[in-house]
Amino acid sequence: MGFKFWKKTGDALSKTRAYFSSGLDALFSRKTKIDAETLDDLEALLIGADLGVTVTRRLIEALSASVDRKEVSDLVALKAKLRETLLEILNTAIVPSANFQAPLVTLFVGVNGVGKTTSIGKMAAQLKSEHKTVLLAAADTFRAGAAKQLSIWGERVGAEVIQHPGTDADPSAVAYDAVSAALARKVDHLLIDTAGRLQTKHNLMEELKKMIRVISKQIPDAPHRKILVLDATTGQNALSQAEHFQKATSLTGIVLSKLDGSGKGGIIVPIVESLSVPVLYVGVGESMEDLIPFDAEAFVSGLLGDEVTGF
Ligand SMILES: Nc1nc2c(ncn2[C@@H]2O[C@H](COP(=O)(O)OP(=O)(O)OP(=O)(O)O)[C@@H](O)[C@H]2O)c(=O)[nH]1
Ligand SMILES: [Mg+2]
Repeated sequence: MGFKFWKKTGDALSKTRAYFSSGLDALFSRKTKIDAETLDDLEALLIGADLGVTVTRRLIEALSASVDRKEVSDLVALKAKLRETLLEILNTAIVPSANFQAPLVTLFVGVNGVGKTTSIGKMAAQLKSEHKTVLLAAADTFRAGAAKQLSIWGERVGAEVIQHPGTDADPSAVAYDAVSAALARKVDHLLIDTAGRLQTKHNLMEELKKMIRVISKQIPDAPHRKILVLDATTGQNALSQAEHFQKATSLTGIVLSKLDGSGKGGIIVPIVESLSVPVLYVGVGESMEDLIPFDAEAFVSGLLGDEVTGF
């Protein structure tokens, strides 16, 4: 990963880092030796950084065992052990193989306002810059203005948008037409936008399941990617959202948006840990280039406030 990726991830994590690494520094300015109290304080710090109870316990147990074995006795060694354990968690999620025949169909899901439509716009821009052909589908037919918002992105990046008029259109019918169009036009990518809210959460999940069934009637292994967009500023709430969507759609990846505005970036770790689904991208702003591939090393360095060398 180049410097730009690190810098953007690092900048986006500034709030999370301000809390976490300054907390670590404060902890070590009070003492030089690692003892039970240090680990208790660290535990509180990890919970406060939104790493969640399960992950925090795993980190503290790993650290405590290393302290007992006398492998860890100072801040540098402690950070190294934290880094190693965090990377272990973040790297266990399996990235699905990219073995597919075009069009690659990607379904974006997530509750309202998390950044689905914006992430689609950013991803479309990125794909276009790689000279790929892209089609967008406005299958959020619930919120008035949703299709218009996607159309604006379509115009901006030069991608056609499949939509049905009116707010009572059937989202699965839009998805079906979009897949037909993607096949007929032989595009490389079809990105499907969905609603974040229907009358009830139950309806939303049922609608997503139906959409997936309808899409797979035309391309058996589609949608190839089912990406959940989560808003980093919501912290622990993101975890329960992820569990709900995972049940309904068996996700293949996560986009964590709004990392730029969040002090809760640590939430990535328990989400990956509990779902075993990889984070593919992070959103670090509202403009076209603000979607960057997730890089676990850069993320952990950003979290721990490490200096990065070698660029
Ligand atoms: N700062 C920041 N803002 C973002 C990011 N991603 C999205 N946003 C903003 O978040 C707001 C909601 O984004 P949308 O893309 O409309 O969210 P959505 O999930 O499609 O929302 P619904 O269609 O209502 O379900 C917009 O104002 C976006 O500009 C990000 O990474 N950083
Ligand atoms: Mg939207």
